[in-house]
Amino acid sequence: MMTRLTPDLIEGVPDDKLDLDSRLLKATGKTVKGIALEAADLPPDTDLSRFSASVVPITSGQGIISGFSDSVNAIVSRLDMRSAVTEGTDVLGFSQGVDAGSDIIMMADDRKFVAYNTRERKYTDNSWGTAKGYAVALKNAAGGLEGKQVLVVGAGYVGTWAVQFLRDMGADVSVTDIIYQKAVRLTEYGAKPIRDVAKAIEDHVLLLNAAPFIIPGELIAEGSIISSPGVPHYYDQLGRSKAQAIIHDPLEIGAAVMAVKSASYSIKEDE
Ligand code: 2YC
Repeated sequence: MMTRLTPDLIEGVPDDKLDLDSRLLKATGKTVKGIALEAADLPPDTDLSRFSASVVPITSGQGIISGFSDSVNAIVSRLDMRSAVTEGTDVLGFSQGVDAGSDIIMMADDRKFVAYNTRERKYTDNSWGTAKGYAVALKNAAGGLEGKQVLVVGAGYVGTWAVQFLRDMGADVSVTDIIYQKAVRLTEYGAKPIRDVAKAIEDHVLLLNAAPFIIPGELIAEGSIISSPGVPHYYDQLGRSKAQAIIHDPLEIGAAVMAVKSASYSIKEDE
């Protein structure tokens, strides 16, 4: 079951009230755009201003989340792409995005959030983007992951991708989940499953927390770096005092990575 955002969690995103870039720069040395370009395997000086995006509000299922389309639109604009929310929703909105000649169309129902590249007929999705972005953030915060022990908490959509990306970065990855069988399944990606969730957390200083799990401060090892896309997001005073860095945002890193990766499909090798 995908974690569903609520308006209060994203109300600060359109105007960047969280000032995410300065927090990310402190923890990782990179801005959201820098993380997204690295996650999309693009050069750090890539100019994205030639790309245009449409954000289509989708009313299916549990319906519109107030502020979601405006947040995605603001996130894409901060990447220096041209972006707008379509006037229509659903199929009408999608057709308006195509008619506007948008390179990328972004939309989310209750099950999937995609960035569709209209030229290359390929899409990226938010689970992939969130996992890649938070793995890149952890790598930058830790000064590289080659040969280092990393724990992924949560073997869901994001955790499963995160295991693969962290392994690609050379990390020695363990995975834990309250449903042990879900962790065991990730051995096929080279992760070591750990049944005791609490002990796994205590034994690691590099964590990617992709679970809707509030980690009690008692379990957090001194000097931990926690890359934490999971929602709900909360760390108590003890946890915050023991951690060296806790990286989190409710939507931005994942949405930025999926948008930049989608655009990258239109950037040919020779460019
Ligand atoms: O406003 C709209 O267009 C809604 N249909 C958006 C629904 C998004 C549901 N998904 C989530 O809340 C989270 C997001 C971070 C993306 C994945 N799950």
